Amino acid sequence: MRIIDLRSDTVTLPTPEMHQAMSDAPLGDDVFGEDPTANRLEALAAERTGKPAALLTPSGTMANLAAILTHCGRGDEVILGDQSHTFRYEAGGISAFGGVHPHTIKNQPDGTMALDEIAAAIRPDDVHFPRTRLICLENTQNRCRGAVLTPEYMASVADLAARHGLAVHVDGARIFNAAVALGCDVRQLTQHADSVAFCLSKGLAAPVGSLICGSQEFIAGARRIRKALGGGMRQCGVIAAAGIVALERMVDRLADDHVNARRLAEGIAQIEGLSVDLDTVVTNMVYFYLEAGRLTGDQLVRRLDEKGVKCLALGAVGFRMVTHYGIEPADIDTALQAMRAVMGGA
Ligand code: TLP
Repeated sequence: MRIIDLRSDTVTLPTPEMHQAMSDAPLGDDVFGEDPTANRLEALAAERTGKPAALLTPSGTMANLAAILTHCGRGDEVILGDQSHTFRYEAGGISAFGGVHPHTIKNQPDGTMALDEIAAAIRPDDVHFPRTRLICLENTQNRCRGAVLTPEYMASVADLAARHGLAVHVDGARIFNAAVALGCDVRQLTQHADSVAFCLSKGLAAPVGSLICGSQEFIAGARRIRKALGGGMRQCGVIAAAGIVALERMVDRLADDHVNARRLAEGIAQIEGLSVDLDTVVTNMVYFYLEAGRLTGDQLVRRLDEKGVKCLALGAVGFRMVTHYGIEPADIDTALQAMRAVMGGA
């Protein structure tokens, strides 16, 4: 049975071209700055995001952690969304390893944080308070159904930050999905951030790796923190080679994932007992809900799994499906058929 794994775009496997590039890559010791392939990837990432420099990290989690620890010292405060990945799913690393104090603000359904709420969260200079140093945005905003933050919104946050002497970091794990959905150059988004982290290992299908992009000075600081976190990776050109293919070949095809997500959402909307807000499906994520009294969430996930369709449960009645490289329109139709059968309609 062909397994249709829609739990996440992190399950993507490398393309044949990536495998080839990985085996052909010239290598060196990256901790000495001597891995030519890692250096090439970092230069490419910097160029694509319009930043002077970039740094390869093993994961998105380490990219955000190293970036935030570069911006903030112990006891400093970061303003970030209550639905942000950094706050919810990064094991509290910024507090555990950096002593950085998270100040959460509600994420609106469209993924933004209200500007007046950000402004109100910025601390005055007072011995009672931590020092506010940084505002973090997430684009696309995963838990807000893959919502896209626009360049205009990002510009207004950057403007607010500048007026208060704060930095802006963007968790852009899926920032290329945002750019593709908006039909803009990713630089229109990244220009409003002091630092941006993006992932190679999600929709771009590389097996491992994320990049932090920023100024030369910032990246030099982040490189030191990456080393302290154990993220100095020696002959990491092996993974960087796949990352180069990801950036050169896999960005434009993200549009196919968005079309497939739309097809999936429209199909789910037709299934009795399930609901989905079609207006929220703008990138590669479909969040949907189960009406009370039919199946339990666990039963839905298990029965779909038995039919070879994997999805992620988020709480008792909410679910996430993510489209990605390797998922074709026919797979969407098969998944919908399985969902109809499990819900008793076919
Ligand atoms: N997200 C994963 C899970 O951790 C939830 C997923 O399946 O979506 N930022 C954002 C916005 C993310 O969605 C993720 C991973 C990360 C950072 C962390 O990246 P990794 O997994 O490389 O540490």
